[in-house]
Amino acid sequence: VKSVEASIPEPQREAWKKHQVEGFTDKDGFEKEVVRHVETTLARSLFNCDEGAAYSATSLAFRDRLITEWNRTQQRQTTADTKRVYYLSLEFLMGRALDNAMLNVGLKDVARGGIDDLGFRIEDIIEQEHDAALGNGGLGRLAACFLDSLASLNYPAWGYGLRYRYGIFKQEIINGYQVEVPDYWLDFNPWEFPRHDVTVDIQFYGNVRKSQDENGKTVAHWEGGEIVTAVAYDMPIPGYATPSTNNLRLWSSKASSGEFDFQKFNNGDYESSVADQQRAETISAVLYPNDNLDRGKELRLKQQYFWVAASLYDIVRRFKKSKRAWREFPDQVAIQLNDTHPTLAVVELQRILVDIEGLEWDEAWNIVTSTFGYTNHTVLPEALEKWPVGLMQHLLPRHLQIIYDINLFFLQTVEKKFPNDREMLTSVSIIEESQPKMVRMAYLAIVGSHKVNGVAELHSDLIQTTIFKDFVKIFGADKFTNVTNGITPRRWLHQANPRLSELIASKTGGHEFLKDLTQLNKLELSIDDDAFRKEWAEIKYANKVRLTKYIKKTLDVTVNPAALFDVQVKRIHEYKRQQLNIFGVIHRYLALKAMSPEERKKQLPRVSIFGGKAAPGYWMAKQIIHLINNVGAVVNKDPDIGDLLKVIYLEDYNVSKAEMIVPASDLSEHISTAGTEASGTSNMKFVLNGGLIIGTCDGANIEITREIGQENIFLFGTLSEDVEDLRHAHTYGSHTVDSDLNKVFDTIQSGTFGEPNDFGAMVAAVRDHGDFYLVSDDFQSYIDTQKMVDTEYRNQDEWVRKCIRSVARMGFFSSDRCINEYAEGIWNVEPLVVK
Ligand code: Z57
Repeated sequence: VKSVEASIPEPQREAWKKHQVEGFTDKDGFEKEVVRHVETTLARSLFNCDEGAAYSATSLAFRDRLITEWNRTQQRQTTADTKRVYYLSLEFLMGRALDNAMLNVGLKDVARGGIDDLGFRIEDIIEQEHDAALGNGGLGRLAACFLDSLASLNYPAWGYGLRYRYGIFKQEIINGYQVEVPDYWLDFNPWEFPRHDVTVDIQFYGNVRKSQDENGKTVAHWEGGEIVTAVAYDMPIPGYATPSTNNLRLWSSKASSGEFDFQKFNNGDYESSVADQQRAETISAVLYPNDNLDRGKELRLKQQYFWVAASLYDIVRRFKKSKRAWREFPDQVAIQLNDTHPTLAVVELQRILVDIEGLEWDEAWNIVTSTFGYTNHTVLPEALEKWPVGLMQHLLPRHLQIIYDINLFFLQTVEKKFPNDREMLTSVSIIEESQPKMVRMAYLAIVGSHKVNGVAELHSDLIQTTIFKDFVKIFGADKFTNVTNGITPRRWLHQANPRLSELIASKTGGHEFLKDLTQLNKLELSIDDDAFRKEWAEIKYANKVRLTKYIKKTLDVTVNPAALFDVQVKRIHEYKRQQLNIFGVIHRYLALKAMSPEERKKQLPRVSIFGGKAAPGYWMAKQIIHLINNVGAVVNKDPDIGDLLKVIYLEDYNVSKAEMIVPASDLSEHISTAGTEASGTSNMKFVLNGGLIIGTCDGANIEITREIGQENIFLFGTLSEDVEDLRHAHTYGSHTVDSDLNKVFDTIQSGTFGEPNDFGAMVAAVRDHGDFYLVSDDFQSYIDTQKMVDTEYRNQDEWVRKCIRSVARMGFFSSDRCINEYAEGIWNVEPLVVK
């Protein structure tokens, strides 16, 4: 235990302790804080307090409470002097903070009463908050779930990211097309604390000069170029039912005071001095809206280095305060690379240790590789990051030299292990000898880390046998491992589905399951309890009614809440196969149209609900959105069809909308081509909320099946081991498209759903261009499986039993389990228990 330097000397500390802020604990105290914030912080009054002001004041009241615990947590971690985890992620898809803070602190009921007394409804106040949408999809939301678990489990951990001025764009659907609108979210954000005193100057461009020191050792000096300043913004991350409150530090860019050219300014060249400032601010201006795609833009590389360099400076500064020897760095610091986006951190730490701190290369490299862990989230080749050597040379000249040295020493060890194997050397080289030459970031991340993990069993097997197989030969199998993803049950059950959470609490002995999700298994004991099953079904129905009202309000479409709600919400991507879903919907429509009215009456009503954003430059994904909307426009107003089929496209799918949609699903679709979805995490959210899944044998679907039992999931389609042969056959054999699918295509091309040319490419991708995603191969088994769904849904009693059994067996998929696996197997950190 080490003593902490305090800025206030001992004799004066009494005054501080006497006035320590403790925060409200009851309704009266809460109301007092809200009124104080409305009247002083916001300078408003009871005469002009709208819901927005009430939201702000409520948030500020809860924020005050968090700060006290947040400061104590940091103090405790510093005093205990234990190892910390740093989670580096270019995305944190946090969603809203207020509801989460109220529940984690355990004062939501207090707040509900207080807000009521002051003339508002808590639900309306919660709805005022703008989502913090600093992410694209699964990868960013995983990072947010991890922060919740790290705090809830009392791990000393920080998140590091970028404070984008614009998060993921807002999606509007206009005439069936996606339109992107900027998401400016920072107008007033009560959850962030600007730390104008915590800044780091970041260097770009320039050149490298080498000199000899007094011992004749060569020293590199990175000189010139330009400087941009990073300013820290902190967000408190409260744990559930624990005082532990961790920190998420986001960096914002601004012109360094040296850079803002006062000379220019004084000479009247105001415009160019402002232009410099804007150029600096551009670095953290906008989140790149691509999910599972690398576009190789220079500004993106600047973002990566800016964020990584500021974070490492911060981490190293904190370590240096402990006055320990450098070799102890990995005992104090674990850094996790969320995908390859922060891989430059490997190079930057090596640079700090060698160029600035004067360590020998080998000693530095030992420290570096003991510090980092790398998580891979995809096998899709188009998502694997590569940067042109020329761009790297221009932007980060010293880093490129270090990368070449890392590669040289790495290839020397490979050469020793596999003498005369030239093919091996070119295949594993960090530098791809292409035209132009490229830096392969995943390879750099593997070489620079002590552990590499995938995010579900199949995915971890695939990376070890395909894209990284040579690295398994070189480093041995122990370096590679699996940590199956998880989700936080606090947000995705307790917050999103409060009634279900209460029902579960009543059957499992309180809210313990929110801290230990395996306790859900007690639910199976109540499965024959009729009243329990009845209430379970009622909760699902109420959640569907809520979504029904939302659909009416936003789209003016009336859907029947008793119909089967079939939901596919996620980023739009060919590999996720929303096109398979909509082709299936068209097939269902044609079948209904072909029936006699008597026959139709026997059919099960269904609502097909879609949602998700397409990357703005992803033309095919936008075509898919367009087709879904056009099908909806025809089907929803067809008098022959009525309630039997409705097709809904929910605009601007995001975290807060997911919290409403997920609890309202009967069936959700996780139908990616086998071997393409690394894990998926919404599959876990839907099952945890009492919905069943139709899915392929892909990602975490496989482990969900193992846990809940194959009788409780609708699996279909090609297995991943058969995908390659089928693709080969499509390209080199004769490719015949499924006849039912051909009828769907003929209908599209007859103009039933608008201008056929609009969808020509979607049809041709299957018919003429090799059907890379195996839509035709899987079509018949998809349709057959959907028929089974209809049959089974008619037996509501058995359906509800399946849902309950599934929820009872979902304990494994908590992000708490997942974080404990990282802590033990990769980070070697322990919780800091609060007395
Ligand atoms: C992203 O959201 C994911 C992987 C990526 O490489 C990028 Br870039 C973005 C997703 C996977 O597609 C999901 O399957 C996975 O569940 C999620 O990351 C979290 O691991």
